[in-house]
Amino acid sequence: TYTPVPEDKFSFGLWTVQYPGRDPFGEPTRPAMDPVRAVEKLAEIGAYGVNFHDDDVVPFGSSDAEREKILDAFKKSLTDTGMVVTTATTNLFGHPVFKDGAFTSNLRDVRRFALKKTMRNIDLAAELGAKVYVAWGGREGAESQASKDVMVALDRYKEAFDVLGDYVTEKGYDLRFAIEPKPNEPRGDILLPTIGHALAFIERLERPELVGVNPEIGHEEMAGMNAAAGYAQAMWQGKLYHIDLNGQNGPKYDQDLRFGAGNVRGAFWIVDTLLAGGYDGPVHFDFKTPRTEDDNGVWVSAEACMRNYLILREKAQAFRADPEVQAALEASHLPELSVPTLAEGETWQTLVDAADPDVETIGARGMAFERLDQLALEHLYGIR
Ligand code: GLT
Ligand code: MN
Ligand code: MN
Ligand code: MN
Repeated sequence: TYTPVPEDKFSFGLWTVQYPGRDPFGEPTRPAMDPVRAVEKLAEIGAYGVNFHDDDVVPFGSSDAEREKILDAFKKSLTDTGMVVTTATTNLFGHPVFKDGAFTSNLRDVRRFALKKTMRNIDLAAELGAKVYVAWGGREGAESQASKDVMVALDRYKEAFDVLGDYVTEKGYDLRFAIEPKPNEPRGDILLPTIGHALAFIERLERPELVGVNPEIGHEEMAGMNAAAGYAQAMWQGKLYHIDLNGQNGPKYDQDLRFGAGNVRGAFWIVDTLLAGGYDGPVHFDFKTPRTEDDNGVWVSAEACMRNYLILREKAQAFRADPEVQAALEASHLPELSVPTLAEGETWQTLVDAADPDVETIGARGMAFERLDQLALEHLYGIR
């Protein structure tokens, strides 16, 4: 029984199930989906919460009266279903005005509009109880080098987060930002392309404590990164504010497969890493159902994200609990990695004065990692 319960904190972006199957080469294959239906169906399949872009709920350019009417229906669907708004974000990529980016557009009017659009949706996010505000800068980038002065663009990017940090602080909102890195697509190259770039950038902000990361598995793998290792570093730095789980098959276009598809082994280590690091935020899925599927396929795919997480969680727990694995970890000297290199009271001088270890003997000794990894694979393959 891999049935989701609220304690699992499974959440979905509304845009995931709303995705109608448009791609660069073809028209949508599924009809538009009302946000109310998305909320209701997600609740029905066992999700706990939702995340949304402003425009997922209220179409861009709606009048104030239309907006209010749509929001009333949306809020009612949340109350009726008990769905939690864990997270919200801004669509700063869909409208042509954002074709050269939003916070880092060369056009100052666009940058100012992007901040205003973001602040407006932050108000709604705070009202609905969201604790995390995602910032995916999909259009913050360029196709050609001279068209974007990267150092100056980073000044503007910092300025945007500094203004938004002032905004939530002065409004008294309990909201933190999570930057979502991506190497490319839809721009040729995107600013803050990986977890590491984003973490380094955050330290230059005026209120770094308000900003963390929202790494997407597929985006890291597009860049050839080990996503689980990136998640681990983000947790080590206290910056894993949110996660986008999905599936990807190596460095190619952004596949956004359902979680657990694509790099299955990578997915296993992601779950293991989240459990080990004590991640307790929303377990959020950001996938796109392939355009070959109809509406039924959308819900099959959404349910499978949660089911695959629960399956992999069980496998990761079984792996860690297996006495043979514990012996293998011991044989691979994992416990020794936890011992500080210098003992209490020692300094660099101690090491200068220390006798050398028997490097030939140590060098000849195997680390037994293959045995350990094979045990992991056998748990994943389902024979242990
Ligand atoms: C968009 C993108 C995702 C981001 C979303 C947040 S929207 O679908 O491809 O990776 O997480 O803006
Ligand atoms: Mn993606
Ligand atoms: Mn995406
Ligand atoms: Mn994402």
